[in-house]
Amino acid sequence: MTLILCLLACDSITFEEEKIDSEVLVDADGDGYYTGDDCDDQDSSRYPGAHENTSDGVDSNCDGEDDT
Ligand SMILES: [Ca+2]
Ligand SMILES: [Ca+2]
Ligand SMILES: [Ca+2]
Repeated sequence: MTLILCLLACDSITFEEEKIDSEVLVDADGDGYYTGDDCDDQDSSRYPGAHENTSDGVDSNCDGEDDT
């Protein structure tokens, strides 16, 4: 009986670990965009759709280029 309980416990632990692994989305800078979408998750002024200040050397809107 204890063996069965152990197996059930082990299954639930594995399931929880897999669930955590699938939820790796992080919004470190709190701008509402997660890693993967946010090109700089350490800077809340940079995110997709942000206003692009031209010629400042920073890709603010995550389109891959500093619009000039
Ligand atoms: Ca972010
Ligand atoms: Ca950001
Ligand atoms: Ca810019």
